[in-house]
Amino acid sequence: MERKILRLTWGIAVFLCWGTVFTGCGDEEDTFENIEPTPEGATAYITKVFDFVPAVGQFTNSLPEYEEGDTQEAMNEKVLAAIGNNKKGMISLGGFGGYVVVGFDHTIANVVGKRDFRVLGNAFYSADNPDINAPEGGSCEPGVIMVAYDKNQNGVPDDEWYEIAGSAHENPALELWYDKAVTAGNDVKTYRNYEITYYRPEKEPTTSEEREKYIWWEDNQGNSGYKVKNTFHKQCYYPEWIKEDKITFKGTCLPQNAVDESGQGSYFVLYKFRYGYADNELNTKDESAIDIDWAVNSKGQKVHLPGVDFIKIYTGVNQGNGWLGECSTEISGVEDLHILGVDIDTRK
Ligand SMILES: [Ca+2]
Ligand SMILES: [Ca+2]
Ligand SMILES: [Ca+2]
Repeated sequence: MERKILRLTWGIAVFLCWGTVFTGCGDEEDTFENIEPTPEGATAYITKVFDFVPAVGQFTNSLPEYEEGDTQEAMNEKVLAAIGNNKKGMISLGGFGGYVVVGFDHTIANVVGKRDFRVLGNAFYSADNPDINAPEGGSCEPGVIMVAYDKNQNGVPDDEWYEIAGSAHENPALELWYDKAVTAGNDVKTYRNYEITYYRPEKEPTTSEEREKYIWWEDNQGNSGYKVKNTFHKQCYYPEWIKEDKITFKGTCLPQNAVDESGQGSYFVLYKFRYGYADNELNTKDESAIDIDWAVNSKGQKVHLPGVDFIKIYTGVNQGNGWLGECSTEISGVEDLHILGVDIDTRK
């Protein structure tokens, strides 16, 4: 009997050792060679747009403007004309999941201990929040940022993507407005592997009743409903160059950060996440800048990339805010902080 137990213990020990070896092997897929120094004359800004698929939203088909007959390639070119090469125009990604994929004329280096790039948005703080003790917020519409290194050096984003783990990826309860959002009845969880599908509307609404039941959506958490059309923006809210009658977006869904501070639907404050997202913090503040070392793989494990060639940004919150419309990430550019000589330490 004792011998049997001993043998079993050995078995477990060997099994555990194997486990350790396997974990060790698992890290190897995430190692990369060092990159060349940034070439002379490289530009700090977006030089390529690979893809642009906004979700349903009040600025979809207008930022940038869709014109009849425009193809995906034509829309990508319009996005490049708006936000590439330091033009600082504006595009909108619509509701949750809508995305853009951009590239550069060099690899943005991952400098140890420093933030490496910044995604420019149009976030701002409220001037008249009725709650004078509230944390910073206003129009903070976080976009989740993904990065890829052109490992096979073919110039196209067919490599593994890694997500920048922003503050609510780590722990939503640490956001300064968390209790406020709970009180307001918001969904305050972070969902990895979230999926949402939007269905093309059969026609554009003409009555307020039809506007309330404009575009049907459902997610993989058992939620569904209608995206509403408002009276301010008359164009179709479903991306018109997409041929399919439904679109599914996948990603990490962040806690709903908007609270109606008036209590009457007239003053929505979209609160700021602490760090790590696009269109969430003022472009002039350090917390709008990103350290590539915040990247994690699909299992949520930290990876170390030598630099990034491609950046994908998608709207990270699924929330409608009355007359203000849905939470939608806007983008006006990306900046390589090292080329610009901007020196910002990473977070402690
Ligand atoms: Ca860095
Ligand atoms: Ca590639
Ligand atoms: Ca915005």
